[in-house]
Amino acid sequence: MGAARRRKPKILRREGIRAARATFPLTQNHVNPARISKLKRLGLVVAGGTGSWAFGADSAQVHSIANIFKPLSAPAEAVYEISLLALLVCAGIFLVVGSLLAYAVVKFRSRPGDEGTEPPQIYGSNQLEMAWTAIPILIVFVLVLVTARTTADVQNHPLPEDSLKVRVVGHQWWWEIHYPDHGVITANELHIPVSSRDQRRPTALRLESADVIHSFWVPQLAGKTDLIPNRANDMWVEPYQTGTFLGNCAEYCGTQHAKMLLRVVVETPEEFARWIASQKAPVVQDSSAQAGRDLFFNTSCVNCHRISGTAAEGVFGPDLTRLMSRSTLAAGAASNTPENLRLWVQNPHTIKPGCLMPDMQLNPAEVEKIVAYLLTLK
Ligand code: HEC
Ligand SMILES: [Cu+2]
Repeated sequence: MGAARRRKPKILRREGIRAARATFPLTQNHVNPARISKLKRLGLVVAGGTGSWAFGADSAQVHSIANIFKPLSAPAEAVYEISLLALLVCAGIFLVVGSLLAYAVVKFRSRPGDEGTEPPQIYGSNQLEMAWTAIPILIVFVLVLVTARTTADVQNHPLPEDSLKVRVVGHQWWWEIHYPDHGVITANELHIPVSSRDQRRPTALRLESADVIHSFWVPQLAGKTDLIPNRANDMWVEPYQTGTFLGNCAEYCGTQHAKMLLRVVVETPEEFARWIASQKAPVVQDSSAQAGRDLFFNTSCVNCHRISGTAAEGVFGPDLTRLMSRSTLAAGAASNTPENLRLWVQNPHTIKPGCLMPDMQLNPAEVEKIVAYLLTLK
């Protein structure tokens, strides 16, 4: 890998883009469906709405089809294996039932001379009824045991003492992300280190909710885990490949549930350490954006947003300290370009109707100034 890494497409979600295109121009990264092979599109369908369109350019590889049949992390592999077993059992049942049905249809079809006669009337068969009661019970029992074992294996799996700890808090409709051991707070884009089969670097996730029930789901990394108010759920991931993994909230949580997307950026340990260091570095005040900064601090933005090292300490909205280090805005609703940022500040509801950031009713000059300030938050 390294510098020669191939440039790969950047992703936003299909639904997000459709809705977004209707309401505001995505000038940079237009979707070009022709570029996506039929097969990939089939993959999208198979993945049941977790698929994505590929477009734009990004330096890191994007695992564009969020596909449970292509696990790239330890817990996802376990889920994949039992899903194969369940599918195999179902395929077996389908074959047996289908063959018997076909046999009966052919063998007992109506023949010339049958008119007016009735087939022999048979009432009940103890053997048959015993068989079709006992066998399904046995199958379900086996599936329950295997599922319980896998669930327990994943949940009780011991993690190394020094594994990365991350706290994720679900909000309507975005993800708050804390790295308690590093003092870093961010949103919507989770950075974690890559593991290899012999060098484990799992990430322990503590999942909480600030409002309603959400569900953390990155299909290629692990199964779903709910984020429940007044409760902490634990899960872990251990990805074996670098790149950006797409996920989403998998529990209906209100109007903008469909635009509560999640990106997990899996990096080499060195890249990850660099990212943490850049997030921790003291914020440099850019004097060129002083007017916008003043406006930001005199408007109620500060009641809802935090900018580390300043008087902005709001926690109702995403932390904006390193806003420009993120590739998307508003939990993947739009790519983080100056144009989209302008549209967002002007009125967030053009991008994410019904979202919990109010239309701040700023005039165009004020929008310009504030956006100029936001663009300095690197
Ligand atoms: C009442 C609280 C509130 C106020 C006031 C508020 N915001 Fe927000 N803001 C939010 C919430 C909530 C979100 C997340 C919306 C979502 O993704 O659904 C958000 C998202 C954002 C984002 C996108 C952040 C990201 O990481 O994707 C930006 C930028 C932003 N706000 C800027 C501003 C600015 C500038 C102001 C002042 C003019 C402001 N906000 C005022 C609540 C607020
Ligand atoms: Cu949600």
